[in-house]
Amino acid sequence: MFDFGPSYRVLVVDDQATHRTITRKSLEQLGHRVVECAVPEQAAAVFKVVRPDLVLLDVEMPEHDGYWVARQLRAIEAGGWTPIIFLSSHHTDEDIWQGIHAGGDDYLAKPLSPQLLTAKLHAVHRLLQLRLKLLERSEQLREANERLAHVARHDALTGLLNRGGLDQALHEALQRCRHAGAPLSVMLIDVDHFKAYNDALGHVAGDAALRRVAQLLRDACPKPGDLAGRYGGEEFALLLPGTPRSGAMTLARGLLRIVASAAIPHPASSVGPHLSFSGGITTLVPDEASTAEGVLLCADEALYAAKSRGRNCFYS
Ligand code: GH3
Ligand code: MG
Ligand code: MG
Ligand code: MG
Ligand code: MG
Repeated sequence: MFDFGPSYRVLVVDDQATHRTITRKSLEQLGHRVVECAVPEQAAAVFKVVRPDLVLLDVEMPEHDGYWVARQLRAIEAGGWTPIIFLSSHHTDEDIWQGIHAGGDDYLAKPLSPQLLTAKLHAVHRLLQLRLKLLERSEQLREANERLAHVARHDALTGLLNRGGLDQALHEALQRCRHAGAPLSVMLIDVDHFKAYNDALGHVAGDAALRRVAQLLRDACPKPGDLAGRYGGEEFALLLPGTPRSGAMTLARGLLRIVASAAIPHPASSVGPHLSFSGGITTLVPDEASTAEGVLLCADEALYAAKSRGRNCFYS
C-alpha cells in the first residue's frame, strides 16, 4: 500500500445512500475523512464550508447531474484547484469526455475497486504536493519582488526614500494635489559644512551623522502622507502634500530647533560648535504646467539663498 502522509478531507456527492456508504468505508479504511452530500444542489454550499482536498462525484442524480455540479465547483474556485473524480456506472468514452470537459480530473467506474481508488489517490497526492510547492514558490517570488521593489526605492544608509523613490513620490504628490486643488510644499535640506565634518571626524562618523539627521527628519514629518527622502550625498528632501507655505515655515523653525538640541558636535563648522543644516522651501498649488524638475529647481534656488544668508536657516 502507498503512504499518503496526511489524511485528506474528501467530499462525496452521490444521491444514493448505499453508494455513499461504500465509498465512505473505502476512504475511511485508507485513513481519510469523509463528508457526504446527497443533494447536487447543495454540493457547492457544502464545498465552500468543508473546503475538501478532493471531491468524488456521482454522475447520474435527479434534477442536476454530476457534470452540472463539477461546473458549479469550478466556478467557485477562481484560480484554485481541488481534484474532482467522477464515479459512475456509466463510463463510455463519451461519458468520460463529458466528465473531463465539465472540469473533472478523472473518471472511475462503479462499483469502486479499493485498489484503483488507492492508485488514483496516490496520483492525486502527488499533484497536491506539486501544487503546494508551486504555491510556496510563487509566494517566495512575490516576497522577493516586494523586497527588491523596496530596495530599489530606498537609500541603504538611512532607510529613507532614495532619489528614484523621491522622484516618483513627487510626481504622485503633484498629481494628487493638482486634482485636489491643494498646496504642496517641498523642502530641500543640506547639511552645513559637511565636507569639513568628514575631514575632521572621518567618513564613518560622517555616515553616522547622516543617519542621525535622517532620523530627525523622519520623526519631524508630522502628517501621514508627508515623506522624507535622501536626495543625494548630504542633501535631504521633505515632501509635504496639503501643507501651505505657513505650515512649511513652522515645520522649518521646528527642524532648526530639533537639530540644535540634538547637539551633534561639529568641530569644523563656521556656524557654531554643533552640526546644522540649511533648507530651501517652495510651495505651489500645482497646475498642468507644474513639473517635478521645476519644483526641485525652485527649492534648490531657495536652498542656495539660505546658504548665502549664513546657513543654519531656511529660505522660502
Ligand atoms: P555646504 O555647507 O555649502 O553645504 O558645504 P558642504 O561641505 O556640506 O558641501 P559640499 O558639497 O562641499 O560637501 C558635501 C560633502 O558631503 C562631501 C562628501 O564627502 C560628503 N558626503 C556625501 N555623501 C556622503 C556619505 O554618504 N557619507 C559621508 N560620510 N559623507 C558624504
Ligand atoms: Mg446517482
Ligand atoms: Mg449513478
Ligand atoms: Mg550639498
Ligand atoms: Mg552641505
